[in-house]
Amino acid sequence: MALREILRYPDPRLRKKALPVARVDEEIRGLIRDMAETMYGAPGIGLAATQIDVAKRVVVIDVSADHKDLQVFVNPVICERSGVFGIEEGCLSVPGVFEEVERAQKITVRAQDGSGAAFELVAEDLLAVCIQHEIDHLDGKVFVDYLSRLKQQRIRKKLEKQQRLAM
Ligand code: GNR
Ligand code: NI
Repeated sequence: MALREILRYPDPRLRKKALPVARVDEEIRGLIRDMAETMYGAPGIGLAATQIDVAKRVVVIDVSADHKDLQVFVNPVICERSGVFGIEEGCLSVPGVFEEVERAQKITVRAQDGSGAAFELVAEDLLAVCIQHEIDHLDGKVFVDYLSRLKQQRIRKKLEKQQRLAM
C-alpha cells in the first residue's frame, strides 16, 4: 500500500476528465487500496482518483464516525436526484477553505464495487453531497467552481501563497 500525493487547486491536472474503468482488476484494486489509505491519512471523508492524478472513474468514501465503512464506487453515475441540500464543503485539494454549495438532497447512484459487481444506492444528506462532490472531481470540477468569481480569485491567491511558503 502507498500514500499518494494529493493535487492542490488550482493545479490544471484537477481539470482532466476521468475515463471509465473497463474491468475491475488487480491494478484497480491496488488503486482503491492506495486511495483509501490516502483518504484516511489526510484525513478526509472521500477521495476521487483525479485528486491523485489518476484519470480513472474511481471514488472512495467513508462518512462513518469510526472510519470503518469504506464505500467504493467504480464508474459511478447519478440516475435520479431530488430536493435541495447544502452544507459547508471542504476538499483535500483545497485545504483550509469551507463554503456552502447547493446540491441535491437525495440521489440514486449506480456504480460497481471493488469486485466489479454492479449496485444501486439511494443516498441522502452528507453521503449524497459527498458522492456529488466526488463525481464532480471525476469530471474535472472542483467545489469552488460553484462560488463567485471573487471568492474563487481569493481562494486561488491564498493557495498559491501557501504553495510558495511551502517551498
Ligand atoms: O473530506 C472531505 N470533506 C467533505 C466535507 C463536506 C463535503 C464534501 C467533503 S469531501 C472532502 C474530501 C475531498 O476532497 N473529496 O474530494
Ligand atoms: Ni474534493
